[in-house]
Amino acid sequence: MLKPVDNPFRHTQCLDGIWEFAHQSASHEDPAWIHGFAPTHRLAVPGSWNEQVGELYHAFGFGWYQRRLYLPRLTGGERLFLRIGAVNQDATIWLDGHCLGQHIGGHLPIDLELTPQVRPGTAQLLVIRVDARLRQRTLPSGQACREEDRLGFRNTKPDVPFDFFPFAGIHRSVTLYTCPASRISRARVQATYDGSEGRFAIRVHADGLTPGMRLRSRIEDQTAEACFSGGQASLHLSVPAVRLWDLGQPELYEVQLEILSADGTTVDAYALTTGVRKVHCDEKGFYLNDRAVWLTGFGKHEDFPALGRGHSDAVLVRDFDLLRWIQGNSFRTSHYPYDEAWYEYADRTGLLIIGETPFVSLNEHLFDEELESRACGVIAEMIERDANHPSVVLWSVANEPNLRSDRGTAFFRAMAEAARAADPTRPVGYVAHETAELNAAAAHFDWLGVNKYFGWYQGTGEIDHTLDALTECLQAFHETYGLPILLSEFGADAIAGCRSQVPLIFTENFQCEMVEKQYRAAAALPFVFGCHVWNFAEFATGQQLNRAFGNRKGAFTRDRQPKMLAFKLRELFAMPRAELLASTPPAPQLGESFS
Ligand code: BDP
Repeated sequence: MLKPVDNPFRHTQCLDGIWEFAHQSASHEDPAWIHGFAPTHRLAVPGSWNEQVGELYHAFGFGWYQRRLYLPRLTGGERLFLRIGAVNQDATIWLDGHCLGQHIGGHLPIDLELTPQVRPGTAQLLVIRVDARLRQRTLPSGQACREEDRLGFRNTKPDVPFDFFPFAGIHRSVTLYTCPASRISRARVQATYDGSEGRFAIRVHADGLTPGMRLRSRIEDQTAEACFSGGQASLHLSVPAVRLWDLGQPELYEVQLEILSADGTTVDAYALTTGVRKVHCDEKGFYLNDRAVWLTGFGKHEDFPALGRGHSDAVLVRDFDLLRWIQGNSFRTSHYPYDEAWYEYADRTGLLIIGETPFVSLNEHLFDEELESRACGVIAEMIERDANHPSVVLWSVANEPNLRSDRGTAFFRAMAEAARAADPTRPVGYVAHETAELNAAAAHFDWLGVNKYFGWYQGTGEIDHTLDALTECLQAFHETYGLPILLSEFGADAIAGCRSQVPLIFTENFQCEMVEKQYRAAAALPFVFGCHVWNFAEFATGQQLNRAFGNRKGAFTRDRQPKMLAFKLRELFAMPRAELLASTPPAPQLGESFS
């Protein structure tokens, strides 16, 4: 699942652009479309279809994309692959009516080999069917499984049990790429240090190998070789006087990987970029290179006008610039794995990422063996894709699951074990809501995120009167499970430009005052290792009465203009924790209620 690259052995061709499209309702599937269909629209890839064309806004059946291609002549025995960065939700892909494969679940790449289907000099038709039906057993579930589990999601259009618009389409780049016949297919580098020595444990999977082929790896002037066995080879390399990757100090190493044939000729090469650093958690906090770190930043979304959930490098650069400006040091990929470009940019700028699965609002009434093995498979897929990034410091296996019984606990324990089996180096947690008692699953994790909306959903309008409740709730989570806690979501909706003398909900000044006071209250608790404000920017949601044209909890508007909160956070995030605690908190809420 390595990202396609250009080098002397590999070549990429980007298929992004305008594709032909037609929508088919879930009840009218026409099997003939795999051979081509009459397009009704021309849509941009990558991009969600919902915000490109008005009549497709609420289309959640099947979206068919097609494109005619002349595939490259594979004269030197190369192999041809197709990689689709992500499709929401499921995808099936055909070339000239031949099914190349299927992928279940959005947000992670699809990788398929096309070699036997290449007809040089002939126009070939690539067809991708996106299945965007909102179903109960997708991950995340597209429908609440019981009326009583809807929580805040009643009368929502579209009807989804989570708070973001279920955008559909081909959301990330589509790339054709060649590889040599014998190729490196997967690579994992675990980099750590002992004293001043950097240590790299390297494991490579390869296919198409012929007898006598071996792996060579090089980091700076250190080289080692290993034989393949069963398509795998492992080796270790050390570098003296290692330069550590750290916050704002993006020291990176290139790990050169090569397959050598029996006569010593290089037949494939791939350069992986990684960094050397250690991460761990204890009862009180999170540590990077053995130093306690106070996380500041946000939960985000991949969301922007017209693009929907479609990836754009320009939006990414804009967001990183705003993160730098506001002095946030981290973000969570709420509520799904993001485009790989986010992790690469964080690697190169020294920002920290909490990588999250797409399991939002999981409901234990749906849990069974089949769903458990699917969920564990997605965790392994995500970790396989993202584990080489030094910026990824923690895994979150879910956001706000609805857990009530041993069934939920067992499912979550299995997910924790799957994450640790795939990556023994990073602490594994999940993001909880409700109360400590309803999160018995937490006992199986290394850290916990807690989402709390005091002053908003609970104690609406009360800023000062709800601060003790926030403190007590965080304390209860910590004392019950002995885990370090991230206040992973807190915030209030605010309509940009709306202000009031007395802090009233939906005003910018209410949002600002509430977030500041809760940030300070959480920072005063020694076991809280950071605060992520919800959300970095406003984002699209389904329509419901407590959403005024989407979720307005952003510090920035959807088009990335700073709200009053952004200026306040810029001051707060700039202060080291000790300085923050010594500084004067804002006066009590003007016009607060008295009892
Ligand atoms: C939390 C969810 C998040 C929502 C947020 C909110 O984790 O997805 O957008 O609440 O209500 O429960 O704003």
